[in-house]
Amino acid sequence: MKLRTALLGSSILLCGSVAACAMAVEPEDDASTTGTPATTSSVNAATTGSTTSATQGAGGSVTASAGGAGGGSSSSTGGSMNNCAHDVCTLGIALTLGCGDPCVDTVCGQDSYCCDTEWDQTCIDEAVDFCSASCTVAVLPGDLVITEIMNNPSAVADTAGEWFELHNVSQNPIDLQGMSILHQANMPTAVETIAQSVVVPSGGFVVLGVNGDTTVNGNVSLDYVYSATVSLNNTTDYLAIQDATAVIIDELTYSETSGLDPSGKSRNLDPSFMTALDNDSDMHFCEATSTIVGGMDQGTPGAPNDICPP
Ligand SMILES: [Ca+2]
Ligand SMILES: [Ca+2]
Ligand SMILES: [Ca+2]
Repeated sequence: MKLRTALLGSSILLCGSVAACAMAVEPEDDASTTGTPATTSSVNAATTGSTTSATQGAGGSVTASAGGAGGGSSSSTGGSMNNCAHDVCTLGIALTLGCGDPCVDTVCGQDSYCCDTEWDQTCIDEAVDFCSASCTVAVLPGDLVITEIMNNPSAVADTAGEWFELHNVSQNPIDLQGMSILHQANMPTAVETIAQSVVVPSGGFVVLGVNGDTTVNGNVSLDYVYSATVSLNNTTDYLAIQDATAVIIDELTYSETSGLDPSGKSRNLDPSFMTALDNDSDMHFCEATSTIVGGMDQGTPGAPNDICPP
């Protein structure tokens, strides 16, 4: 395990962003790194294999780490003698040195655990880092949930302080790159495509907002800054995230007519209703009660939401 720890340490230097690094160092024995439950990797085993490769290039895909510049699917790297039990992007039993996939030899040469014990998420991350394996799985509708919306800040102007939060309820990290924000219903021009890598860890949150300067935006740290064309109406509005193939991952419409009309407080989805279906109803939201750290308005950007009163 010391070797794996050392390798993980080195992989931190290979990844391109804080979020990507958080993924790259997401071992089953260090949940504190990402706030992800310790069981994440083992749970992945039930879902990763069946969807890997088939969805390559679909856009808005999950990536196992910040790598993957080339490579293609690992299945293509095997030769005629390929008898590896599964590909390098799939969780499963330990693979065998010399089984026919050069990437297996590379990973196990650096990390014997992957050929001695099991092929876990760390091995997949290493395949991405060491072999540029392209390990992707599909993002499905409902995998991301819009959990919080600051559509009407008070501490600063709306043009400086609007933001919204996305929560990844899937078992895999999700990269928002290639996905789009829709901010008016049925308005083709009201779309902003996310052109950079923004990784949402499994079980994690990211915050997208109009101004990334914490000194003027109400002290909200953003994971992505969208253009000023994305404005969040104070009375009623539509907001959605869709993948690169125009499949809606989550959408909602909010309205002050529901009785929820916050000012200086985010629209906060109750933690008991953190699904893409439940957030369709304003009844599952309430005004945030926690004061933004270092700010004056109320909200929990990038963190679990406040519990709504009964
Ligand atoms: Ca507004
Ligand atoms: Ca929804
Ligand atoms: Ca929150």
